[in-house]
Parts: sequence; structure tokens; C-alpha cells
Amino acid sequence: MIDLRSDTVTKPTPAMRRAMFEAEVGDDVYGEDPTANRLEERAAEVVGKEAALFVPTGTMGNTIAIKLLTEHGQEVVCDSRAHLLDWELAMLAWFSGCLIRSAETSDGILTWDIVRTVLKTGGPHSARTGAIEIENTHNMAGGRVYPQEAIDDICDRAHEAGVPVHMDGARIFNAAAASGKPVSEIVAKVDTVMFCLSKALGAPAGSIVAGPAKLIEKGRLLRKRLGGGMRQVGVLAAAGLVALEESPKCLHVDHANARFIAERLGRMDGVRVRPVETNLVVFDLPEGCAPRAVVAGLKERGVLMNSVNDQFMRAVTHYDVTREDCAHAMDALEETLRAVDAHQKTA
Ligand code: TLP
Repeated sequence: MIDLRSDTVTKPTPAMRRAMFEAEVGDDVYGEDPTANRLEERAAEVVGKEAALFVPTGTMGNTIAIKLLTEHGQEVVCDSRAHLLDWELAMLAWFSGCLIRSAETSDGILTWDIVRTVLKTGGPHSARTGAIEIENTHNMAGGRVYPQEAIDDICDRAHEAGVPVHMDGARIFNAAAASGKPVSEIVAKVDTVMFCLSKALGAPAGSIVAGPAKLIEKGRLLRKRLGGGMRQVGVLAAAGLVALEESPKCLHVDHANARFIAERLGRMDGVRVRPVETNLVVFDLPEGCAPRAVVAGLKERGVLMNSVNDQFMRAVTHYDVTREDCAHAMDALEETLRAVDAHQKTA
């Protein structure tokens, strides 16, 4: 099977498996796992923040960061297609007691001009904005990379207004590879950043939340409260360390494969591809073509791909798919679209 459903499906590399096998471990809830400690120190260094915390998932990382930055009864501003809003089971409301105030954007990218229209300073009737969240790269907008000026401007203006900024940087290393900027520069002005080791970087599990040391210390307690005290977690942190050092070097290959897929899609009748900047390819099917039928047809032909909703599909490249796999997947899609079209005409 050629699996283009997500980069979450990547399997640990031989180097990761070796590191996991050899990992020195201890009880991380006592702060005694040397490998987890090393990962947290190295992650903080790479993103240029005071401290970092290893958490099981990106969802837990976002949850902890938002809880650290907000108070119950506040609002969190994000784009209307944010992962935080649509794909985290309303965790933010459940754990942080905040309401999401989403803003519409054409391409997933917030600017201060958009943010200011929904920002609230509090008063007798309206809840104060507790935090602003930006997603870089933006998943449902097709892996869009935030322009640096937009990030810096939002941070400067938000800080003037006393509002902190969290970055959901699940794929921040893809943003770095695409823009040629180091991650530390991209996230320099945000208060907290979450990034995933388990997506394009290929670790079997784990994400990082980074920010000021005092906040991250509190975050450690929130992680325990959420059931994320993972004991001898060095076996996972060891893979995370390999992911952090080795995987960013190869992301340009995934991006080139994504562009290859986009080019092939662009030649298919009625298919509309959104602009591709990183490893996510989001595209609309021809009018009247049901995504569910296409997903099933692809599966019969050895390709796994997800439909996001009734409207569009997503193909994700990662190191477990080669250029040949991508070409095969596009052949399979062409065949599937022809078959679905023929079926619809005779129905
Ligand atoms: N994204 C997954 C699905 O949940 C949609 C995927 O396949 O892309 N932030 C962003 C921007 C994400 O894309 C994801 C996962 C997360 C947070 C959550 O990470 P996990 O799955 O580790 O909780």
C-alpha cells in the first residue's frame, strides 16, 4: 500500500530503532530520564526558547500551551480552519475553559488586520482574548507557510495589547525547509510553540512544547494532570533525538514529491489543486465526484488517501513514499476518476 493519508504514518527509521534499543532511561516523572532530559534541552536549543517539554501528542502540546497562556472564560483567536478548532475534540473548551473566536482567512494565514477585527479587550459583556493561535504550516490550507512578517507583526501588536501568541508548529520544520529560515528565527517572537516529532520528522510518537522556563515548569504539572507522565520515556525520546537531528535535512525531498503530485493533479480534468508549498497537497475533485468513491477506488488500486470532507482530498508526502510511489498513486487516481465518472454516467 502507498500511504498518502498523513505523515503521521511514518515508521521509525533503522537509526531511530537502534537509538531506542540503546536508550538510557529513568523515571521521567522524577525528572530522572537522561534521554528525555537531553531531548528537552536540545529541542529548546533548536527552537531558541528557554525550556521545552516532551509530550505524547501534538494535541496535548497545544492543550498545555493554551492552558498556560489563558484563564478560564477567555477567548482564543485562531483561523477558522485551525487544527485546534476542528480536530482536537474541543479539548480547548474542555480543559482550558475558553471559547474559540475564529477568523475567516482566504488561505489560513492570519494577519494583524484580520486578528484585530475579533480581538477583545474585555468589558461588562465580552470575554477578553486570552491568546492568539497561529498554525504554521497550516494543515487544512494545504501546508501553507506563514510569511515571517505576518508572524512578527501579529506578535508585536498582540504583545502591545497584552495578549500572548501560541504557534501550532506541528510541521514547523517543513516551514523552515520551505522558507530557508531556521526554526528559531521563525518562532522568535511567539510565546510558546508546539512541534511534532511524530509527523514529517518520522519519530514513532511525541511532540514538544517550548517557551519560557517558568511556563514550561508549570506545563510539566499540566502534562501529569492530563495523564502524560510517561516514566521510562527515554525509549521514545531517543527516537525523537534522531528525528530532530536527522530528519529536517530530508524534508525538501517530500516537498519536491508534493509538487510532483500537484503537477500531475493539475493535468487531470476538473481537479483543482490549492497552491503547494510543503508536503501537503489539498485538492478538489471534479464537480459531482464523491470523495468517498474515490478513496475506495484508490484503495482497491493500492493507494491510501484521505478525503477531508465532501469537498476536498488531501495527499501527504513523507519519507516512506518515493517519487515512483507518487507516480503510481497518480496513475491510480487517474484510473479511479475515469471509473467513477463512467459509473456516474451509467447510473
Ligand atoms: N494532524 C493530523 C490529523 O489530526 C488531522 C494529520 O493527519 O494531519 N496540529 C496540527 C497542525 C496537526 O496537523 C496535528 C495532527 C496536530 C496538531 C495534533 O497532533 P497529534 O495527532 O499528535 O495529536
